[in-house]
Amino acid sequence: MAEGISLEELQLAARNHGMPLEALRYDLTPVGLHYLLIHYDIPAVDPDTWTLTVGGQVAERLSLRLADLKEREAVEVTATMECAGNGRAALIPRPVSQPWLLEAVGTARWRGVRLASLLEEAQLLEEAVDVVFTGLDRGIEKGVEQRYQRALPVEVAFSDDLLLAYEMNGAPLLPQHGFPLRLVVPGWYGMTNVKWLTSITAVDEPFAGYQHAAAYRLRASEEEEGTPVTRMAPRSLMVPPGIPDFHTRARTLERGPVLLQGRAWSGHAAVNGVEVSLDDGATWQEAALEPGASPWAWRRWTFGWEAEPGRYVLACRASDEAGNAQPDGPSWNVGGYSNNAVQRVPVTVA
Ligand SMILES: Nc1nc2c(c(=O)[nH]1)N[C@H]1C(S)=C(S)[C@@H](COP(=O)(O)O)O[C@H]1N2
Ligand SMILES: [Mo]
Repeated sequence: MAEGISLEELQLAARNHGMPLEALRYDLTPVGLHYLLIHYDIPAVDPDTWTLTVGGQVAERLSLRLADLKEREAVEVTATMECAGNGRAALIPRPVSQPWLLEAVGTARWRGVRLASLLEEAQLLEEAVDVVFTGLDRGIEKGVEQRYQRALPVEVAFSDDLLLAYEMNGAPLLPQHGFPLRLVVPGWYGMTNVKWLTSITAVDEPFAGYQHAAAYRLRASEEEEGTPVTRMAPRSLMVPPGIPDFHTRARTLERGPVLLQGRAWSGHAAVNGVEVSLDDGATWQEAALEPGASPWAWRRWTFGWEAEPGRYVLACRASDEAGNAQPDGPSWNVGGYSNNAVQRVPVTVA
């Protein structure tokens, strides 16, 4: 790494944990192992007084309590969620923010109410172009005080798979994951999934809040307007095989048969292939791919390896049906987003 991690980055890293890669073994990430990203503080929410309002460019303004939402028809979706900053710490120079290596991912079964059904009930007006989702959490970024807010174009907000979730893996949302309600937008990077949701507002102009205009854009310099970060680029990760050294996490394994395994996902289209390399990307072989729990969930893959003594750099890479593939190395951008470069795992076979 070009420069050491600063205390500011460590402060963020100590609050926002990743999913240990051995947890790629689970179809559904146990909630305590799911990664966590909280821009400001976890807000204190009283579920008895909490309400969700749906307003702005609507004919019928709604104000709903948690019990009102739970009375409605419930839907479920299993979705893999990844932070747009996953892989940031590998960029040189490293953008100063949460210094993720590769672990900012998890898969959960979300249960809640279809967003489209509430929007239909509120009857969006012709003028509505974006739908803004506001969380209860507040903070300051680069001098701008704000509530955490993200928006979606109206046509995306009405898609079938979006939901307002009050349960994660069969239990009420934990405080850190957005209790009592969060938006779930399968296929999009994590920042879209607004936690501690308190209002939904249809607006008649494209939303230009901080998390759209200043953050979450792919751009080569601060001056550039850039393009918005939206869906998850394809990525495959493997469970690092063998055992780690405590301090360096360098890995050792015994000779003989090894079942390499991991997960692959893409927010653009179904993953249609995963390849494994045993020689640092010089040659690639096809891994066996299993079906996912849903079109939005990661797919498990396996690869049998007869390990002979020596040093290896293992790698894996995924592609999707839309023709997206993982690059060998990162491409730098100001915010350090969407770095889906191929994972490499050095191992020594004893
Ligand atoms: N209100 C609110 N929603 C938020 C955030 C936040 O800081 N505040 N962080 C976002 C980001 S950047 C990510 S990656 C995901 C993380 O969700 P998780 O912590 O449940 O894994 O939540 C998103 N939703
Ligand atoms: Mo994120």
